[in-house]
Amino acid sequence: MDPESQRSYAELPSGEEAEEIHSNPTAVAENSRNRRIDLVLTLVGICCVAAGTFFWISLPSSNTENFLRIAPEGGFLASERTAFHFQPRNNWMNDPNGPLFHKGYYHLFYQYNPYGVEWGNISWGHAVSTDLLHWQHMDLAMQPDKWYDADGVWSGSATILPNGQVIMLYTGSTNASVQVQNLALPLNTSDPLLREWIKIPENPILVPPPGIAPKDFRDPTTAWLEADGLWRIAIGAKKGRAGLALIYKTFDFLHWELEEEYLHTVQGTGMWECIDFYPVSTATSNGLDTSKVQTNELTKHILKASLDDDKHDYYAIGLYSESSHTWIPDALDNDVGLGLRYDYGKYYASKTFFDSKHQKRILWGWANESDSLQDDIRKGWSSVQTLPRILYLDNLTGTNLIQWPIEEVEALRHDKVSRSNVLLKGGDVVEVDAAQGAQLDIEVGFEYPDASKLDALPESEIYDCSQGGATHRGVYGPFGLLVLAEDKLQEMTAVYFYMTLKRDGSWETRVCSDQSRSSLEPGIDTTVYGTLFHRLPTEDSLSLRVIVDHSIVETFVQGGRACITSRVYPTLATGDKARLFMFNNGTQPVFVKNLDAWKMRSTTLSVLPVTEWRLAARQS
Ligand code: DQQ
Repeated sequence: MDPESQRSYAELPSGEEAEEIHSNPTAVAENSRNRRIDLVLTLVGICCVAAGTFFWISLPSSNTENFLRIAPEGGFLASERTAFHFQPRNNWMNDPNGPLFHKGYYHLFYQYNPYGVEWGNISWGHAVSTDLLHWQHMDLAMQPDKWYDADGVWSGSATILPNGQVIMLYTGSTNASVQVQNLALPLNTSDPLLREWIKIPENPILVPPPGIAPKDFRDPTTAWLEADGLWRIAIGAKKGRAGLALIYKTFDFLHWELEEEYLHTVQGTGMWECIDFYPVSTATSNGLDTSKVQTNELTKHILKASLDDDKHDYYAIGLYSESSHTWIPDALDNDVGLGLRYDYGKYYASKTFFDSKHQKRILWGWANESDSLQDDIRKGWSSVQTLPRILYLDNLTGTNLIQWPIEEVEALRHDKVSRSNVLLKGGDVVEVDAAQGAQLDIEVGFEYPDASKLDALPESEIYDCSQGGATHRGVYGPFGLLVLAEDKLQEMTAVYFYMTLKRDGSWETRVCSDQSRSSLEPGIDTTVYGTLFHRLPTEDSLSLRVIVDHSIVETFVQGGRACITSRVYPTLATGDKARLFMFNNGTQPVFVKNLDAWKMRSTTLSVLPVTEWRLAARQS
């Protein structure tokens, strides 16, 4: 390799300089002479940015607040738009991309079709926030305007170098539909809002290696730093029916070398999309920064793949070896694609990032619609992002992750309603008065039933939630909550527990989310989602947290050991007509130890076009 070309990103030009190099190579020679002028310009730039930022923060709320929350059409479709989940102003959205925290602002980029409610014309939408809940939409960060991404600016991830340089790696689908990897930089890294992005002249930086088909090479991870001083990324691929993660190393993000071994591969799992690979601490719930060397005896590594075949996000816990650059799962039967999922409902193409403000790892995931295309056209939008979730290893079990909504969500709560010590006999349905509304956060704890009190044990049973959903009558279960329920229960979404006796005489508990009676509208998805989850013998409660936001119901079980996201479309149980009930449809009584329900405030989604930002900065 030519030593002259060995520049690391620590010394590489800023975005502005890079663009200058692209358009005028002689500018490079002038570079050092212009340093002092640059400094002055930078200071002016910082002042402008600061002025722009101040302008935004001080904008009168009536200008912006929540107008993007109002759906363009009346009727029940209007009530489907969420109030505190992330959505673009309109049109199609899919994967979250390149989430990051930079100079006081969280950034979320996302796969976006600026021209319609279906997947296509894929560009990168961009929004900024100071709390991950209230968002300011920015101009598109990237559009398919180069030969190497003409067919779409597909998914990618951000890396923040120790010197603060932000690097965005993404997949371009070329004008010949070949999947290649590209690099983009902020035009001005000192801009906290990272308003403009440039694609570097060296693109594409990676093309499919021998043996990998041109359409099976996508979605670079965030780069992680290893003890040898090199950065590594993983990229999803497949060979035959084996899903796999390729691993590349680099010292400067321009020159890359493919490692001999795959990071990991699993037969029969098909194409791995949107791989995520990150360390978790076995000692604390704090997140770990991949821009620092992290592999030691107190870390495990999570490998996540989004399986193109079944559109679910699977993860596994394992050990990463910095000497072989391979990862081995702790449990072979829980390998990637075979066992654990982040979420057992509608949830795909997720991505984590390290939040340096709170020292936490945060997970974003995409929840697609499950209504019809016609409905999406009438609504004018399609898809939401689930609430950002803190993610860490469950140090009580050691065998699963914990996911929990970021703490800021609790600041949206108001008008708390509480119940405690409620006995629910078989067949009881009890309304939680004063907890009406389509925006709720509910926490409920049921006493874990004592099966030794049964007169006779039931037959062992196979139940995976789909047999009859919440109407199937068992011994202990279904019992739980009815959310977005209409007065006469013509519409309701049941989130509940169901216990089954296994052949070996032990009980196991499932959590289910039943969409089959969520809406009277015909033709929408009526799946009953569900999964088994861990309850430790020392835990005498079964707990649920259910967050309701018009057309999305996010459920967190047993403190976040399992999650289910449902998309639901009530026609009657909308707004204040939506009610909350506790229910027990099992034959045995169950006991509600405590229930707290809060109404939830809406968050702000607003748009201020870049041109206005510039104007504001100039005027001040
Ligand atoms: N979505 C992107 C791809 C990715 C897929 C294209 C996953 O990069 O593999 O929109 O949903």
